[in-house]
Amino acid sequence: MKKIAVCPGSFDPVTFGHLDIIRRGAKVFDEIYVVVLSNSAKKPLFSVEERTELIEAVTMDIPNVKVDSYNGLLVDYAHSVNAHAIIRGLRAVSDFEYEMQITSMNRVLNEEIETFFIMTNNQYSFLSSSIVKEVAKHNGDISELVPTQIEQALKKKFG
Ligand code: COD
Repeated sequence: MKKIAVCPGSFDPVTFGHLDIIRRGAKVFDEIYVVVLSNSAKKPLFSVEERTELIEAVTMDIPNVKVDSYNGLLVDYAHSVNAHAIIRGLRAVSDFEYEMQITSMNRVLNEEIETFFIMTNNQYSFLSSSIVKEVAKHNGDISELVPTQIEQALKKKFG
């Protein structure tokens, strides 16, 4: 049986921290669906289409990664693509409480789907999409934080 996982997120925009999790997950699972979903607590800068296209552009070299978007519950999306696993990244203790809450909720919604956590690479432990947007907005150097395509997209957004 194929080991299929979903790697969900807001990805607004995708960073080297996300990419590291996607690459490491792709070594363990046969197929990974990176899916852009809506987080009701966040107001995104990029549209769903823009975020999806940007992820596609920076994951082109990973053959077992597919990129998608979904407007609904993560577990419903996972079920629709036959995935039995969700991959999430953990950066710090501060991520833990939130991750624990959504993992438990997802298990209540579908107990067949297991969540796996990948610990951040030390190099990216401070990195988030919000920090990248903040630095980019004020013209700071983000070349170590995101791929070139994302850097260009942010420059375009902030003029
Ligand atoms: N290093 C390691 N991991 C990282 C890093 C980094 N530097 N940066 C981010 N990550 C990880 C995050 O911990 C997360 O696991 C993943 O990458 C994506 O992060 P974000 O911030 O882009 O995405 P989130 O956390 O906003 O995604 C939340 C969802 C959109 C997945 C969630 O809201 C959701 O599932 N929405 C759909 C509705 C639903 O089903 N809700 C759950 C039931 S209540």
